[in-house]
Amino acid sequence: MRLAAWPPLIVLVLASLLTFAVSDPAAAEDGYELWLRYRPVEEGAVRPYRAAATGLLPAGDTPTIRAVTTELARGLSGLTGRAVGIVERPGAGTIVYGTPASSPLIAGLDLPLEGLGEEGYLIRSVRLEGRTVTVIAANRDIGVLYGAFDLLRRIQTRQPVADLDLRSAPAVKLRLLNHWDNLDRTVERGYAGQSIWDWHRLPDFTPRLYTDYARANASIGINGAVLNNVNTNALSLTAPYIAKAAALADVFRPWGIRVYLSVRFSAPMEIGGLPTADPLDPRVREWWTAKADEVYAAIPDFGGFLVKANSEGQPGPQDYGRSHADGANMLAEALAPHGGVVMWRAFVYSHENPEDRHKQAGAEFEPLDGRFLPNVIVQVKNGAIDFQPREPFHPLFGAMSKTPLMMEFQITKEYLGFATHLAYLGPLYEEVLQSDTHRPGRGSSVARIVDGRAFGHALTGMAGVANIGSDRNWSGSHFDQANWYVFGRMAWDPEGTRARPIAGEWARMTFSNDARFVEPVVAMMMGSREAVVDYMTPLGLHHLMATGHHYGPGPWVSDLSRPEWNPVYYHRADAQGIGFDRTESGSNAVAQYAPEVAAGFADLSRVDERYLLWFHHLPWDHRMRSGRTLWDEMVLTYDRGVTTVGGMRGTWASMQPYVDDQRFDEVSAFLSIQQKEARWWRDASVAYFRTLSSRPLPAGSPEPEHSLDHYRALSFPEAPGN
Ligand code: BDP
Repeated sequence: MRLAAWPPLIVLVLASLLTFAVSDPAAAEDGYELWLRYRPVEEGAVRPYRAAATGLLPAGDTPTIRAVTTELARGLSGLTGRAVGIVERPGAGTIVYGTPASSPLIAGLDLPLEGLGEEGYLIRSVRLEGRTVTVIAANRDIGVLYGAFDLLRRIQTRQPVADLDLRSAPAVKLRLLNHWDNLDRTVERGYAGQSIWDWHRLPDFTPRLYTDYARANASIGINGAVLNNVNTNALSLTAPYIAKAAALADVFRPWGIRVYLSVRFSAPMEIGGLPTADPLDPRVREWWTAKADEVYAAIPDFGGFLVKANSEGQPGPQDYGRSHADGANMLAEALAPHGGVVMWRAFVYSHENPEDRHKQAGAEFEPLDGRFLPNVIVQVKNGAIDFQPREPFHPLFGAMSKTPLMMEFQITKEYLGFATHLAYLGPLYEEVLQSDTHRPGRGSSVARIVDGRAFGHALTGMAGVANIGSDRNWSGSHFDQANWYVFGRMAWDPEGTRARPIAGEWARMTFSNDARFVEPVVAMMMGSREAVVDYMTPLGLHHLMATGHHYGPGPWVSDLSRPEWNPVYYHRADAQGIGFDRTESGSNAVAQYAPEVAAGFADLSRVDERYLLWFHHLPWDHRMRSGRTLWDEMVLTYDRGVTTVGGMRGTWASMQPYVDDQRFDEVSAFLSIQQKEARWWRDASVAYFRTLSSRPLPAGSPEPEHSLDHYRALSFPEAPGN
């Protein structure tokens, strides 16, 4: 087919691609392309891919199908080093894609599309008019797009693409990023620059960046974005901001990304002029109904509202003596006629409540089970405290059988060293999702609660607090892109997805397919989060970070107004011992779990020592399974964390031959920051805890570099994300 007959966009894309079809490992890369780099397959391996991707035969001409065509042309041309464009008839190696509704060709193949739902897809090698072609088929266009990204990923990771017969459909319905982005472009807990939403220049200016954002998300199956911070500003619901959100929704739509907004419960007062926001007041209810109508008039496929209410000073229904269910249901009624959902967060705790913070969300929400309208889903953080480097799964998972619960993970690393520390979060997500809640019975993993199978819910979801900002590499560091990536891949199939293969896939696409690169780097990634746990919060310790910004250690902090804001509240260390007794003799938070799970945590002879001090207060000389005392083990675990980071630096240093200079240097620099800060965490923590334990450091363990006073005096008033 003549080039001139191709849609101009494709010609443009191809032209730009072919200019750098030859890859040069030394050439600078800034990370903007993420895992969608599409660099040429090695000469020795490219033949089968060329044979399987000779031309494109789209069916239908919707914006999504056009996006598929652009993506396949770009990806396949880049990967095979040959221009792959639209053809008019199927030939050997043509890729045929569309829905049965849009294509008689695909309808004629009579493919088993039932059970794939609206977003699933099927990829098959079939004979068509005597030629072998690859078909990507789905019930809806968006499924075709997901299938196209799957096919590209197979080539990017050098898997075979002949004789394909595969199908995939998401196990979870809402797969969302939560942006904690403010209207002034600051990002709460953001470490990647400013917000990418340039509210001031919206709606008229929608840079290419927004399309690339949607495209990257679609490539990993993410299908929605909550644009604004949960600590929200009522202005987001005014007409000018609705128009801005609508402009983003227009850009995102072809990529299957719906827009959602965080809403402020008191908005009817702040922007609606009402004297109250009481959810049972008819004026308030009317206001929300009208507001929902207004939003849907501008954004017909708007997803719904996310709400943080009566938590950390946010307004909510309890301000009027009403319950969380009253508040959520009022919003749900306003959204229901339009098909919208309410995601009501369970992250609540109160300083007036002397109860263990661990127990407060459960106490608040469990009694409301069954009282929420069907379009309400309760959004629960992975653990009961707050996105710590390691937390046991949140006891609400499994405890509310009549209410759909969605998972909230943090992708941004508020508590894991910001963007500078390399910590791959796949193992954290996997550990939580694979935990057995024993509800309704054995084998009910958190993943099965989240995907709805445990209790038979159709409304399901998984949210990740985004780590995206205006930095050229999106996430603030190259390796933090992997956390965005793995979040999306796990949200597609929480039960079946594992962290290790996803790390491999990401490393191949983002850097190199060379086994000498992939193996050590995957091993480094897989151990990286554990290293952070070791040097920050070993053996179940938690929330020991410095005040406010959470940058660096602050285990000594005891002067904050709310008891549960102080690290000393969590570690409870004194001359006798350390740890939070959450067994029957203490707060009894273990009782919030199913009896089997509770026993596993409460019984000292059974508890996984990685959770030891989360659930137990123990004497410094408590005998660990290693035979060492608790004190010695704790110090040695801190040490191990620091040592691991040293090893990571070494690993990375030997990766230079496989990585472009720019990214190599940036990762190296961050690893050296991480090593310095790991040492700081370890030294400061050991210097502090030894004043309580009054025990010597175990043999071979180095003296902290500075005095405790030195660490206590450090201050970082301008640390980011606060
Ligand atoms: C904590 C963050 C805070 C958030 C809060 C939340 O420190 O910035 O507003 O969670 O999730 O982790 O609402």
